[in-house]
Amino acid sequence: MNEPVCVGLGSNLGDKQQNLAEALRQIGDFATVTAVSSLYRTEPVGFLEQDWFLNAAAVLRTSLEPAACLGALLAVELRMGRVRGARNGPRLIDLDLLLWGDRTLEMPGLQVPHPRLADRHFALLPLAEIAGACIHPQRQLTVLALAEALGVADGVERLHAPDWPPPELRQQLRATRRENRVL
Ligand code: PH2
Ligand code: MG
Ligand code: MG
Repeated sequence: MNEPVCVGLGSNLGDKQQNLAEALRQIGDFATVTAVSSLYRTEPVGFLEQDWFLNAAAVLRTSLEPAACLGALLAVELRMGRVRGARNGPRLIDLDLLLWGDRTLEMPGLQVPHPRLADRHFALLPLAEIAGACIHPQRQLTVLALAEALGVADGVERLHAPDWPPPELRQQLRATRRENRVL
């Protein structure tokens, strides 16, 4: 199996849960989704005058190289109608590469681990739920240890949504659970 690729998902426009579900559906065209976190309702970080977000994390396996995978994620954002506005401003869908196994990647437009992963509850807490044992190669700490180091989360609420993970993904998530043993 390919190494685990961790992706953060966020939306704060329109039907947020539907947007996250649609993004996962489209990601399925170029990757196998092997884990999906709960949904989290999160206070906006960076630019406060906007609606709260729904955030989640997913683990993928793909034979694509990182640059191609990033391109495919950005293409999903565009197909879904994302229009880029202010930095940290409202977004229909945001798909960020957070970790790529234990690799460090530096290329134009792509930095992995995501440079702000370790500072952001909205990214780290969903990820800790499904990939707590993954190592952050620069910090040399697990995702779980980073989440603990970040401390108590104000403005991050884990939701218990009945139709999450998306029903059409559930069978596949059961089938691939084995691949996540080391996460
Ligand atoms: N994404 C940002 C900036 N601020 N705040 C929350 N709560 N969730 C996000 O996904 C988010 C954010 C930049 O991508
Ligand atoms: Mg982002
Ligand atoms: Mg982004």
